[in-house]
Amino acid sequence: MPDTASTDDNRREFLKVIGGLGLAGGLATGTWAGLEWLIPAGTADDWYKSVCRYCGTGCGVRIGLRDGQVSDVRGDEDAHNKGILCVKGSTLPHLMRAEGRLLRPRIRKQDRFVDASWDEAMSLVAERFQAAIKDHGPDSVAFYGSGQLFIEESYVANKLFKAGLRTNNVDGNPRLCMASAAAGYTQVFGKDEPCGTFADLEHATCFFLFGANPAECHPPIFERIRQRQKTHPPTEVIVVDPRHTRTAEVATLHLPVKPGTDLLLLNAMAQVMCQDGLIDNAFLQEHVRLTDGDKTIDLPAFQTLLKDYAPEKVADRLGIAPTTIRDVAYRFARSKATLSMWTMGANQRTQGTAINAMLMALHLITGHVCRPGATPLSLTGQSNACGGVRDTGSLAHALPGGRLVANPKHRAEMEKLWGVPAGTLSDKVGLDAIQQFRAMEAGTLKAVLVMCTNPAQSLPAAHRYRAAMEKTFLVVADAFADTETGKLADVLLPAALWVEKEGVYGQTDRHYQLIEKLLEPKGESRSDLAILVDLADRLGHGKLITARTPTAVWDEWREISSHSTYNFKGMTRQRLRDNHGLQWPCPDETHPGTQRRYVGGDDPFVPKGKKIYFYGHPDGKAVVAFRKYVESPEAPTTEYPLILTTGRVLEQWHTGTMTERVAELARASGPGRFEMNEQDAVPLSIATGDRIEVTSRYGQIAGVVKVTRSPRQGVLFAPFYDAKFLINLVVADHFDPVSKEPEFKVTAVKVRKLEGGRA
Ligand SMILES: Nc1nc2c(c(=O)[nH]1)N[C@H]1C(S)=C(S)[C@@H](COP(=O)(O)OP(=O)(O)OC[C@H]3O[C@@H](n4cnc5c(=O)[nH]c(N)nc54)[C@H](O)[C@@H]3O)O[C@H]1N2
Ligand SMILES: Nc1nc2c(c(=O)[nH]1)N[C@H]1C(S)=C(S)[C@@H](COP(=O)(O)OP(=O)(O)OC[C@H]3O[C@@H](n4cnc5c(=O)[nH]c(N)nc54)[C@H](O)[C@@H]3O)O[C@H]1N2
Ligand code: SF4
Ligand SMILES: [Mo]
Repeated sequence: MPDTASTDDNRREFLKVIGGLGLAGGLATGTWAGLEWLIPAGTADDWYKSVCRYCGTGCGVRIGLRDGQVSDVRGDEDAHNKGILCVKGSTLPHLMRAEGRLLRPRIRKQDRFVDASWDEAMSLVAERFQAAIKDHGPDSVAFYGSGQLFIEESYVANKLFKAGLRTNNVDGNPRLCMASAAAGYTQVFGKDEPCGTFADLEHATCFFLFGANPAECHPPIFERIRQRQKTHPPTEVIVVDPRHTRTAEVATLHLPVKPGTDLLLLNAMAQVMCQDGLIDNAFLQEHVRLTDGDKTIDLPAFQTLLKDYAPEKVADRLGIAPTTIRDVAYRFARSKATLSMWTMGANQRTQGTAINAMLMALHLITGHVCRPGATPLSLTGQSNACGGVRDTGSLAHALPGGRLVANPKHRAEMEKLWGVPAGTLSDKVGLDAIQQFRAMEAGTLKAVLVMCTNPAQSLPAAHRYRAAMEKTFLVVADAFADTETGKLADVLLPAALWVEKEGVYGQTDRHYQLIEKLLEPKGESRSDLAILVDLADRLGHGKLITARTPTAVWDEWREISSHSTYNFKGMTRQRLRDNHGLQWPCPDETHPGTQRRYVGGDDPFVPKGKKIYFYGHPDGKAVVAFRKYVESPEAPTTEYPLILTTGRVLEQWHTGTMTERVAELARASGPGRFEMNEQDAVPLSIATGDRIEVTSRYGQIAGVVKVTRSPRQGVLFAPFYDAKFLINLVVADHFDPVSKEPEFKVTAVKVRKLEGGRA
């Protein structure tokens, strides 16, 4: 149904695009005259409510259609982003018209691809999957999915592979992204997903931004922090990041820690808080269980374990002065309401789970949780990592609704709910992301479906895993042709993009929102759901996958969710159409949704009479465990004296397959390049524009360098969007032993200036 609400609105109201193309710093809203060209006036006949396809901020948008095309995309004033979009969201019309779409299936014949019909392509896929299962068993096939698929799509893939093909080899790119946060929440609260809400941004008096750069990666969130600073001075903004990012520019305190060392900071903060009596004893007594990582301990014992982390003892390794560490502990604890947000600087680490858990622990020992503005809120990366992958349990160790493969009771529950015979679900934890690619390398994974992700560019140690992909029968479903992974495929399946299909996204704060189909898929492309349903039929599992439309799948999953505390039964399709998203738990159709989890009167699972109850653990308490710091395996050495860290820039999305095609975005970001601290560059006679060669234990790459003060001394930064500057060729191959998330943020490297002039 067209939504006419915004048709007549004043255009300037929509110029809330954050992050100028190529402009330094996030600017305030309403100052975007230079960006007017992005938002052509009066080009739409009808307007529709929808959601941006890119990131986990999940901005509500209004889409203007004209002549069967997306002609305009504006921020939705009524959604949680309050009308604000970043440049990626506002250029979505350009993406939908971009060249280079994969328009029909292709099959590799010797060294080249030939066009094929859907029937030919899918017959071949089914044949190869069936042959692998017959000859080598169900664990010889795998699904490698994405936090950008719709919930309905991930749910069906998970069900087909786990309950149909009987393998738990279902994983995806959220393993590279949110796995440490999911593991952290589960250890601390007994359940995954944050307890807080975006609405807390308007209540916080101290923002603790840890390993996150929201000015470039979650711009509307950053804008809300800035508004809060303006309207409620003195709001603290503490930024922990080895680089002086655009986010750090607004910080009241920036801690440029050495990459890979900051569990030392969190432990030191805990030490100061305990020592100086900054903790909330009453909260601790009632709601928290302290452990040494194994057994329950009391506060003095916890304090004793932290004694090696006194600020003076960690300062050198961390690269931060003891007085500053004390200062940050005080500011965190003493503020009225502290809101932590963290992302990949915390998650993509060999101690990612420990860092997540310790960050949450700081909130629990100081009582900064379950109050407006006081909460540990992990920022989600992709548009649907939460709803699509974490909540549906589309991970190798998981089952839907917080259940685990390793738990026989959980398997039995899912077998009943899915109507399959007892014993159908394998008790073997499947292969997580990295292990899937190692199994391809070893030749034990014979056929793999890669959907909506580009691992040939996004995995670490890319030499190794790109070679591994050549050894398996690789099926790649992507909206665009010529991705790095597509080039390695045996079969390419063209996928419909964004509003060419329908489905639900679940974002950062348990917020579910509907995207309705507005366009026909380009060429012969199909929704990923249609591809999965077809595959199910061809593999003989049509009777299992009975729900075949987005709505039918949604209704099935809604019903199943009601048998867990991840309950969103009340979110009917109609309610999602009528609302700007709802937050679970939302058990029935009259329930307004839950803003703050574990809080009585808000969360329906909190027993009557309790103000706060952490029902994820049997004793109703959250767990704060002591976490020992372990040095990264990539700590600097004399041979590899610098640390390479990698990440994102505002205008580009991940591997660039979409945003590189939007000319304005590509122009603004320019090609990928290194950023180097001047104190490292000058002694090597390296200047901006020079070409340098960077070598790690995993590979070598040459690129242009920009000399800045942004990365701290000893740190080199590179983005990963540019396929021609494929930084993952040098990124190290280590992962967190608990979450299995790779450490993209720490690689020891050496640098050499290349002669031959400047670029
Ligand atoms: N523009 C844009 N926005 C995006 C995305 C995108 O591709 N482009 N992707 C989305 C996705 S999926 C994700 S996961 C998020 C990621 O969002 P962010 O995590 O905010 O982005 P990154 O640039 O990966 O990393 C954040 C910061 O971690 C810092 N860092 C590196 N090492 C360390 C360390 O040891 N300790 C600490 N404390 N910090 C460290 C880096 O310097 C960097 O500034 O962004 C989402 N939003
Ligand atoms: N060095 C380094 N590497 C990293 C990271 C880092 O910080 N540093 N971050 C990691 C993180 S957090 C993440 S999330 C990953 C992201 O890594 P990827 O998931 O590999 O990157 P994307 O570019 O998002 O890939 C999505 C693909 O899906 C396609 N696509 C878009 N829409 C659809 C659709 O509807 N259906 C289908 N079938 N295809 C579609 C796009 O064209 C694109 O090829 O990268 C990881 N890799
Ligand atoms: S912040 Fe994320 S969801 Fe919002 S417009 Fe930008 S990319 Fe889209
Ligand atoms: Mo991510």
